[in-house]
Amino acid sequence: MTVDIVTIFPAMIEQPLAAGVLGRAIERGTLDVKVRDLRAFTTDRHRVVDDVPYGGGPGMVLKPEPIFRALDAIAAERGTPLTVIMTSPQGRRFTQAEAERLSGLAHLVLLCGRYEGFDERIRERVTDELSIGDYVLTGGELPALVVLDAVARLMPGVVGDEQSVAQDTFTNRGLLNHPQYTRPPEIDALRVPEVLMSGNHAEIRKWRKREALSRTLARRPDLLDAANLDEEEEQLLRELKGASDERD
Ligand code: 9D3
Repeated sequence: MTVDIVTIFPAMIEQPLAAGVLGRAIERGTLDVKVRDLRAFTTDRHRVVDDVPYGGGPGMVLKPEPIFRALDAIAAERGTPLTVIMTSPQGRRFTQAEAERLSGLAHLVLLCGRYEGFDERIRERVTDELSIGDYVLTGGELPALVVLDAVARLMPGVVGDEQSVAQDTFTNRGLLNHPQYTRPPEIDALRVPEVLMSGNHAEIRKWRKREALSRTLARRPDLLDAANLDEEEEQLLRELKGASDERD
């Protein structure tokens, strides 16, 4: 997959991408990310990327010309049609389903918003507008990284262990994951649950199912509506709901 990220803060993108799983994927060439400095697409001496809003009001708006020029340059290099995603608080909520859809594309462009946003006319060139959630950030760089991270790890060969990709919360039949423990068996009088050290794999499997269900019931009951549960899980869930009703 090839990804072009357009930003006025290239370092905000480059530094985090150098580390970890995505860093290695980029080194290996599995993932090709090009960070484009929006100022490189200005034509004035002061490399101005923003301007005051027509009609007045606070803050600044990203000027359309540098963005049009950046997209023209990317299209010339990559070929059209481009999938252009703009990050914005007004966007549709980015979800795992959206990440899965985008991971099937060969090429993506991410436009990072800043200030009060983009000149509305850039929508002409935009295919998707995404927000990562209902909280206010200072710009679209972190959201662009969030989108890229979620999308890239779904591509074959990016995450070493394909099993861990298959077993996430949102793909693992829509439940939260069970708790994990590692050595030592005891710290500060806190012990690892006996069953996990028993070697009884049937019991371990059932314990994990129950834990995953009780966590999901307690923290994210909304996920249970869409979850894809087997017979045993349906039964465990009834028991867990019964237990919580008795406490009411
Ligand atoms: C103080 C500015 N606000 C006035 C009503 C609007 C506003 C504009 C730009 C608020 C935040 C931003 C910067 N945020 C993003 O560019 C952004 C974002 C976010 O803030 N939250 C969640 N997802 C995203 S995607 C891009």
